[in-house]
Amino acid sequence: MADLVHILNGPNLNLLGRREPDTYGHVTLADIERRCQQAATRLGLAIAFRQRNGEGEIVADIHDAIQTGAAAIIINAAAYTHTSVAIHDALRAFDGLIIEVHLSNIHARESFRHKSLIAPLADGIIAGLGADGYELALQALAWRLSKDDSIEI
Ligand code: CA2
Repeated sequence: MADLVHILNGPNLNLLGRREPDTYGHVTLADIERRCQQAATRLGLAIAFRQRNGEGEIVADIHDAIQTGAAAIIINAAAYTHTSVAIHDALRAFDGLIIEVHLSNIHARESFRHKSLIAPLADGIIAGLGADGYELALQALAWRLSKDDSIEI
């Protein structure tokens, strides 16, 4: 069975493509979901793609990833990246791989965006590569998960 990857998106990312194109480009979240679905099919992964504006809803999605036995979570928690102990704690309970993704380079922006409460739990972090970051995260996971499945001699 294909490894399941939950792709979780935080508040306001539903506005992508309609506001702040200088920072986030013209791509919409629906475009990103379509690209992720195509990449996942190519890579032999299954995905569950979600966007939530509420912190508790993202926590519930992480619980869902745990309950469904997901192999990995790709998370762009948006503003909650920098503030949410609840999302940090929920991710601590997840045993699979975690990749943190940001469209923009958070380290080249305001200082309040430089701190991530997710980063200490992440197996990898991609920031500043726009929508490509999601696809690159899926590629990295396919590679890592195929190595985990391989028989060591
Ligand atoms: O660069 C990223 O992906 C961010 O996670 C995006 C968040 C921001 O708070 C993080 O610091 C970095 C913001 C997402 C909101 O996106 C909007 C898109 C269009 C219009 C308004 C907000």
